[in-house]
Amino acid sequence: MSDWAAYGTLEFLDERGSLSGISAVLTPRETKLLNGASFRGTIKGLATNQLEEIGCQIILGNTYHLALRPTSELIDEMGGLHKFMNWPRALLTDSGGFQMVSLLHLADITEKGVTFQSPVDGKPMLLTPEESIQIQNRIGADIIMALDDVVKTTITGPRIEEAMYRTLRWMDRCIAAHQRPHEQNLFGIVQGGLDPVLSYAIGGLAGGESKDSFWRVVAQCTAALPEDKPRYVMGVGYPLDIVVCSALGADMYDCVYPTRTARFGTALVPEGVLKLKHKAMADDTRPIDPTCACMGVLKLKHKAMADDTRPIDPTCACMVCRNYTRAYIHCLVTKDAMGSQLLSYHNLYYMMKIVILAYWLIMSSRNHYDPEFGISCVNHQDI
Ligand code: PRF
Ligand code: ZN
Repeated sequence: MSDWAAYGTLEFLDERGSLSGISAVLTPRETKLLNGASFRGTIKGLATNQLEEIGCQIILGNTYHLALRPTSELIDEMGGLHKFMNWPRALLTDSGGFQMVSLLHLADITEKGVTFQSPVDGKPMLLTPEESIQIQNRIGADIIMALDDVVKTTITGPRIEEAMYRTLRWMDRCIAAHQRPHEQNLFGIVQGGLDPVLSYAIGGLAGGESKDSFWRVVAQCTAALPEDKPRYVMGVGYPLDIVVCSALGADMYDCVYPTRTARFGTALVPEGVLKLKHKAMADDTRPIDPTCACMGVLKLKHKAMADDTRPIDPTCACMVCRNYTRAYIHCLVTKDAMGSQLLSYHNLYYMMKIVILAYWLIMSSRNHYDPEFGISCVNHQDI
């Protein structure tokens, strides 16, 4: 279990000095907490100095997990989360509601807050907007999130409208409860499902809706939300989603994907390995990878890796690709935690490259946009 999100982001601060540009919080969100598993202040398998080495600028922790164990009081006593986990860079904590609703099927939402059964002792517990902020004030992250009323994007009807208005009312309660506004930035969350008339759902996305609806709502949100503030698409995403959402104006993401997929023995690479000469391909009508636009995966458990002396990705300069062969990682993945640790390292490094590349591509194409003609110039020499 991990309570943390590794965050790959760019150190690009805008002219106003606010966190801007493109960033990606990559969150191992799955948990065994229902079984009473414990807190581990870590991106699963990686030490904080490795995260720094990879270039991560910010990581995400969950209020829900931290409040249960080791408790926000203990973190406060230890001098706050930065000190406790020895992480000098930025930290963000999610407010807890989403984790409860997605992890605990028994969570019940009322105007007061979210009621759930404690995974520690089974007793009913209530998380109110005020408590979420109080806990996050104690944990001491640089960015804290308002408690939101989370509903699945796939549902329809009045519940979505209720969640949207309740999230706004809770936002006011969070602002009123915030005790450290000069040290911690409080982010509001937009809920409202996929209905373009009702609202925007930058918080509630990535819950099983189609890519088309998801991207449409992101575009709608980024058009409506202030451009000079970081716009964070929560729980997203795959490399493709990050590239597309960044082009649509989003700045921040969090996702379990790179580290979770690493634990399943999968490496993120610019191209996957699919043998198109294989006879099984003869009548296969699918695209090479239905989930990808030019980015692939490499399954290190596959027997073809057993004697492959190449690195995971010969074009990658990460510590893993510079030092280890696919054969060695294949040998580790099923037997030793080091296998998923090495893959997590490479995958986070890969995500960092994706966000950096996306940033530069988007910024340079913006620079070359000529509003008078409505075209993008190829390069400066052409102008
Ligand atoms: N709300 C909060 N955290 C989240 C989400 C949300 O809607 C999502 C959904 N994509 C992921 N993490 N508070
Ligand atoms: Zn690598």
